[in-house]
Amino acid sequence: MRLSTVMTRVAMTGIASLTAASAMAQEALPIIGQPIDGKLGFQPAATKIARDLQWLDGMLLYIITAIVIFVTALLLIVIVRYNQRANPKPASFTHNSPLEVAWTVVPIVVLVFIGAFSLPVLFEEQEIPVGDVTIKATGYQWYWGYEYVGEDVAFESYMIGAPATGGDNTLTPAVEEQLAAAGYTRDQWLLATDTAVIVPVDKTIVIQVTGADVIHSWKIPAFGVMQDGVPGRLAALWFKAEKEGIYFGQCSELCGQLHAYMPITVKVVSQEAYDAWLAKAKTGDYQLSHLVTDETIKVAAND
Ligand SMILES: [Cu+2]
Repeated sequence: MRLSTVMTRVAMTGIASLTAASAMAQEALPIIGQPIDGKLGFQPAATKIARDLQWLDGMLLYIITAIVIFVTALLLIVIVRYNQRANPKPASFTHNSPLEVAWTVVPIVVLVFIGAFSLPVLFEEQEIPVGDVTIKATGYQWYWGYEYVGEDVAFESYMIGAPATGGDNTLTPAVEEQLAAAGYTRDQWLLATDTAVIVPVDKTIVIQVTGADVIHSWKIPAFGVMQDGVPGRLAALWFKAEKEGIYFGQCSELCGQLHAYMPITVKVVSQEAYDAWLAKAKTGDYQLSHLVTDETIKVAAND
């Protein structure tokens, strides 16, 4: 990474620490999409696609459970009734046409049934609409770069506490300070980034995903989206977040040594907050992205 970028980042971190008090206004934006200790299951769905995916997962669980119970029961019957002791003289016939037709047709019916529900969700995901906001996300070893297409806004996004932001991937007091300055706690360690992708709520967001060096993957579980970023290709995903809040994701394609340290932070804000942030970002002030709250919009408007 460029030395100048590192120096800028270190400087920005210092400034961020000084403005820690104002960052406390962060609390206005709830943290929704993050893993929680000791919990199982999905993060709360924040898009229709995520809801559909989670419903599909639940529906499949019923089908799988029924199949597992059925097959296990058949195995148990065979073990109990047809072992050498219980059935010393085995039947010698082969083939049973009705049964063979049944074990071919029944799985086909099951698959067609599943397909009838999964294909519409797949098409919904993969047919990329025209976005209200289009953002190009580029995966680098090991951080993300974002360009707001047509808006002349571009910035990089590093994990707080990664080597590039003055850490060594351990939660030292200094890193904890950086987290606090950006409005996070140690619970967001390994998830929070120094800059965030800011998007308006209830708007169609298209993310074009690519990789600059190796294959990365842009994923936000609460949105139900994940797309590999392949060097030389431009793939796309889309989402329409229904709830304002902070959502976290991670690079989900093994991309090298620091793969675990290139998380993704998305902040879904009101259109008003987005517009205010975008205006600021155009002046190069995207670093203030963690200050996007009603409170900070007022401050920004008065600047
Ligand atoms: Cu990666």
